[in-house]
Amino acid sequence: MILLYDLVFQDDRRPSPYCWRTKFALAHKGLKWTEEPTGFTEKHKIAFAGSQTVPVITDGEKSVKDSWAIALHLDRAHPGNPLFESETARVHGRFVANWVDTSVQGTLFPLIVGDLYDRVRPADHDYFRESRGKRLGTADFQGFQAKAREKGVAAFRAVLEPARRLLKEQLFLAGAQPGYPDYALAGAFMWSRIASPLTLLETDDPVHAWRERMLDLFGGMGRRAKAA
Ligand SMILES: N[C@@H](CCC(=O)N[C@@H](CS)C(=O)NCC(=O)O)C(=O)O
Repeated sequence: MILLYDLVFQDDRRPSPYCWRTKFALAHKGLKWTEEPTGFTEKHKIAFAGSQTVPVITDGEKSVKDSWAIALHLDRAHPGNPLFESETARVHGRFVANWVDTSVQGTLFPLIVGDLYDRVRPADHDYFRESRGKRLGTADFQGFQAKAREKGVAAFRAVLEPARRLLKEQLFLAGAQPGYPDYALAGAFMWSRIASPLTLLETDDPVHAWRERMLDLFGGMGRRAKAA
């Protein structure tokens, strides 16, 4: 049985974009898993894996940290329903994940940081304030978020343009069927959906229609998750 250490916020919300990549990857492969909710200040739970971040999984005797390493492990250990059918697919997945980590999530974070802070477990508030405060240079997260939203939503939509162009031509970033590139981008949207009521996309945006398809996948796994 696979156990996933998953970031937990108030009211059992599970916003981590990287953990969502892993959940989509597990579902894609048809693997079952259980989850261990892990708060920011519960690093002792993942210390055995030598990790400071989630996702971490245990798969039988083996522990794996980092969403990308987990994806590679899943294909190695469970060859059915591959995430990566070829070297080209693996490199495409890696490129899109890197783009999401930097451009997409980097643009999204300032837009939702106040809402994230409001939904962090009370026990993790100090940790979030210190760690993210250092990163942003302020602990006034609501003020920072309000300022960021003045121009940031348009900037976020602009960052999505390469995906938008592709999604005008095909149903998923991976092609006719969803794959790891889709899971990487969907993770960012799950993060926002679960942590913030902010409207990110216009309804006529091809990315909006794609996001609806992603929410429907695997029996509506994403849609069922507790949203903001
Ligand atoms: N490169 C890592 C990044 C994982 C990551 O940053 N996870 C965040 C949650 S979304 C985390 O655990 N943060 C812990 C912290 O900030 O202390 C991966 O792909 O798994």
